[in-house]
Amino acid sequence: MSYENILFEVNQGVAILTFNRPKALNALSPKTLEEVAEVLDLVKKDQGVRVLLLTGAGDKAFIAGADITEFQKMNPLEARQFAERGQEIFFQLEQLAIPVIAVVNGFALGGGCEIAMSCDFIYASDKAKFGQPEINLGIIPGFGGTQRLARLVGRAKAKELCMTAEMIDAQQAKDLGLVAKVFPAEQLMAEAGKVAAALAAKGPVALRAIKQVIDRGCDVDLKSGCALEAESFAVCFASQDAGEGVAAFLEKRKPNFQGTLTN
Ligand code: CO8
Repeated sequence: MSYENILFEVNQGVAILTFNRPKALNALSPKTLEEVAEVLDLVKKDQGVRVLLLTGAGDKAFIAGADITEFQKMNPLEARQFAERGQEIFFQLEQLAIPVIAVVNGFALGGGCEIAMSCDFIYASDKAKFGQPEINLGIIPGFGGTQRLARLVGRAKAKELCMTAEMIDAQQAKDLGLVAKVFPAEQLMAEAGKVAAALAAKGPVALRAIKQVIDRGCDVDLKSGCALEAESFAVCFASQDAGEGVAAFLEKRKPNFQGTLTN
């Protein structure tokens, strides 16, 4: 499959989706979002894909936001539909069964910061910059940014970032808990690739359970979250992956996880 605004490749279980409009700093147009939706459908159906990485083409930007050139063509109803469609696609991304890492190689602004926050975690280059600058356009984040940012860094800091449009660097983003690790720019993709390869070799059933339990658990009270954990623990325990993991440990060999639920 070939796309206009993105690149997509899969190698040894690791898929890489690259936003590929470097001249527009990889800004997200409606067309780009639909291409992302197509790729997510492919990833959902392909059991050979174990990990997904998102990154930006060029050395300047991950994604500098929604495509501002599209805004003047939209009426408020169309703008609302665009925001809702983006939110829907970002939920699909967030709810993929496999780990998704945002590999942020430059500006992650507006919709770019929002899509990165919909990934399981963010690795950033030391040149990356994060922000929600929509206020400067007289609007607010529309792809879930107010909600995910507040959940990740706390309400007051999220309000400060959205109200001031302050751009923060990778280290500041790491200090806030937005970014998991920062790497020198030239090492970013290789380091992310190493982690992706390691995740691709882990048990898919348990990886999926970790995602679901942490994501769903964060939206409910502690007791309900722990109940979800116990249920998921039992599902993992009954899986072929668990049989394989325990047997491999006792036999002092590397496990070969297949992602099969039942023994
Ligand atoms: N949309 C469209 N084009 C963009 C965008 C963008 N978000 N960002 C940069 N570009 C274009 C520039 O217009 C420029 O194009 P050209 O060469 O044709 O003039 C090219 O990319 C390079 O950009 P600059 O020359 O501006 O590069 P600088 O290094 O000087 O500045 C910045 C880099 C600081 C990143 C600057 O480009 C900038 O401020 N960009 C806009 C950032 C922004 O405001 N992002 C938020 C957009 S709104 C949003 O994301 C809302 C999401 C929810 C939408 C809901 C539905 C309506």
